[in-house]
Amino acid sequence: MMLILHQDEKQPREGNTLQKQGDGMGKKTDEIVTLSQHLKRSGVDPDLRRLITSFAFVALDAQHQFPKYLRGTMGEPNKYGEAVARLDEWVNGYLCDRLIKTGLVRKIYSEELKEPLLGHGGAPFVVAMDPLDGSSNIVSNNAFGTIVGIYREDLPQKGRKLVAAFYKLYGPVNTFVYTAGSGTHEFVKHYDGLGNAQFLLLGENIRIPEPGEVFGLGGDPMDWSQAFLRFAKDLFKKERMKARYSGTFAADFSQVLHRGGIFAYPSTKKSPRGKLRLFYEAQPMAFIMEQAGGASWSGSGSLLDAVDKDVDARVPLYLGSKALVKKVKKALE
Ligand code: AFP
Repeated sequence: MMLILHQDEKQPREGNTLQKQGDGMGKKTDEIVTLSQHLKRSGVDPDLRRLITSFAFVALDAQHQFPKYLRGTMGEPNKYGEAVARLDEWVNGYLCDRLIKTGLVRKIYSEELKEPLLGHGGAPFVVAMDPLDGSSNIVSNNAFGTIVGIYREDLPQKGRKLVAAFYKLYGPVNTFVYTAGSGTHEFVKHYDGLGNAQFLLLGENIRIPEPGEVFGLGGDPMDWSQAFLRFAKDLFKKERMKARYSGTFAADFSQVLHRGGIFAYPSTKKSPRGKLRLFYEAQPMAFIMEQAGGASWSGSGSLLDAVDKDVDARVPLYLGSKALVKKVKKALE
């Protein structure tokens, strides 16, 4: 097996006015640690451990099939009225099927399911997921991901009730970032000499860098509020930060987590609730971000305190380095 390589510590850009801390990489180690070893030594309970590792490997197996489903859309739009790529549909079906087979899941809520899927009555977990985040990037072969939140209680629930959350990023390398409530940790897919895949620890206890270096802002700028527009201009002018926006939340989030900064899909005039979904995208990523020392905001408080009776609800979303989330709050409140 190969040793894990770590990037040298990053230097924050000059000219940024915010306070400096965190390198976005996590603790360096030459030790080879697999995902299941890490979950065990972190004291994660056996059922949850099994569910997280099964999910990681199911997503990995699914990826081998991606080339078959790269083109085309389904006839029917999803519950949000959006076109469903063939890959969206296939990944959703594949993940649901494999998850139910673990026997650990009571119910699955998914961005691509019209109704939640019932699993095993007495099973311990309820799952909420965006099976394929960033479908518009399928045709152009840019990164896309899978975002998952795991609860013990049924939805709707506050994100504070999450027992674990993770995202998988299908990029130039495949990474898996999780939290089970004690820090945010990153793994990367490797093959051993026999061709067996493993997720190996890349960074433990990732701390989001302050000050931030990059930002990604979604929605139509012509539809942003004046206050948000001013905030966005400040990121260029005062904070001297770089714009990074790919159209895949998981990929843009990953940039912000590793390099510091802010991601927002704000409330706009036409869409006061923004675009991203509270349970499938916002809560899991807010949990990961806050566990990495960052902050989140829904327009009224932490995204982990936002709740809605509608499990398909959207929510305005702002998350990233603490100082920048504070700044956006100040700008919009
Ligand atoms: P899907 O999960 O339906 O692929 O949507 C992607 C997404 O929710 C999120 O990943 C992006 O940040 C956002 O939409 C991009 O939206 P715009 O196309 O409006 O920029």
